[in-house]
Amino acid sequence: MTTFHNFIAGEWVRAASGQTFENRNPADTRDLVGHFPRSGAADVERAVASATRGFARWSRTPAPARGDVLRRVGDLMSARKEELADLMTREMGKPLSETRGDVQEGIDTAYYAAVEGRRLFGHTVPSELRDKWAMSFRRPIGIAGLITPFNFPLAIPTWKMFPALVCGNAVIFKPGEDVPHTGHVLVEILLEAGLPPEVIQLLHGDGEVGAAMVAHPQIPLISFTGSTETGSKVGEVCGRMHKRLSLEMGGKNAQIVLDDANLDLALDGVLWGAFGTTGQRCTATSRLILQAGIHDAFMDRLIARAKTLRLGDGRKAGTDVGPVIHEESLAKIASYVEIGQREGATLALGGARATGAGLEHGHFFQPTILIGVRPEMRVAQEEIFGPVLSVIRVADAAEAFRVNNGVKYGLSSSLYTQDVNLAFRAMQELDNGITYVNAPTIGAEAHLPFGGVKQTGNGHREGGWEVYEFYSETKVGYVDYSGTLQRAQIDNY
Ligand code: UN1
Repeated sequence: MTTFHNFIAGEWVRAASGQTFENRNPADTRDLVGHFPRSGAADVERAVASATRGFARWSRTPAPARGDVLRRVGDLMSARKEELADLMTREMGKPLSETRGDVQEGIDTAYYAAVEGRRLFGHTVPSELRDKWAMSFRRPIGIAGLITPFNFPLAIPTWKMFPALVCGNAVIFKPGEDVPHTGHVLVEILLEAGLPPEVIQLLHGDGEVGAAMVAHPQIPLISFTGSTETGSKVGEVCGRMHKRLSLEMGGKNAQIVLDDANLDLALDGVLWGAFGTTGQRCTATSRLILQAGIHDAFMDRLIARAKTLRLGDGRKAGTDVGPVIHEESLAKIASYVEIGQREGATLALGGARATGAGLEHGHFFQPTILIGVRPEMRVAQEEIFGPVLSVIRVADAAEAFRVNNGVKYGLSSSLYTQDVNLAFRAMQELDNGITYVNAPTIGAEAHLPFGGVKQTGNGHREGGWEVYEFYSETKVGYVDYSGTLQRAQIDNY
């Protein structure tokens, strides 16, 4: 039996309380991945002391040298891609083809970060005055507290951690309690790549240790990905303490298919968007908005195709859809199917826990489609985070856009049409952080900003270049080489 530890002050250690929790394979709960420490406030205290020392050293390391560590991280992840994918599927469930993608997103993020170590641009601009230099540049902030979810066990931590490190911050990392093993291996890789030990601290556990991080006065920056409900609590504390906070939360993403769309393409798109990762992406397609002219024909084809999806252990060849993460998640998904039907939707496919050969020891839920959904129903408004697709019929593009925008979330949206004018209108009018044209709601690329509007986030982005703004403080320097007191323009007018 394997027992894992926290990583604090350069050592692998138990939680101060001595308590542990189990992590099991969601495709077969008889398979115990390991025991992990259940950390709390005392562990955060030790981690902060260590990270403070780590920060003092790392923040003075030249940024290109910091980037070099990330390049080696990318190399190591590439070399171990298959092994990482396998251990991730074992503890999280999505098929190997998807966990390979998760690793690749981490690799891409590492190489992007490595290069960013040579840029981290500021601006040099003309001064209002003669013989005066004016410029902005970036400084590291301090200790970054990173709290990540289960659905992208590697990619999401790398989105936060790599830019945080390249910008010169020290990190305290709490991986999702359902995916601690991936978090453990990621930290091992960082150390092997030459990251000085006290720059990274790993704390396992649940909301208790997360809350202690959020409330710790010496952690000035928190990045959290998870539910909107937990995000609100995190936001309250960070607001009170004036912390820098990035929130990445729920979604209720829609794929719109108009009458003129390439239906084969739209069909492939919705199957991948709705049932890939068993619907457990923030970007998952959970609403399908169909124009009336193609509604019935499209639904017939969609149901026929969705029936052929093979549920199973993601480590077995031929599996299309893996389990959901845990028992509570099964119950939540089932309750939404019931709510939808009570509200007047019709169950067109699935709707129940999947049993049968090879599924009896895991958390499997059938790919589920609800039709006749109205935009105001709870199944069209609330995030379900499972393989459930709510189908809404609309008359035209204008109604489709209204329905898309009529939810409290705003992560991604997708429009299938051949009409270039509508495509551009959609990019302008859909209230989302990301709009795809003729592609599903999932598939964001590592070098573009990722995030959403409204209740999905709090205005920050992950990935791309914008995240480097988040993990660094902008400072301005003026150098007056005129040899006289030059008052600023406002005092000269
Ligand atoms: C998430 O949905 O939680 O765009 C992250 C995508 C992936 C990342 C998704 N690149 O689907």
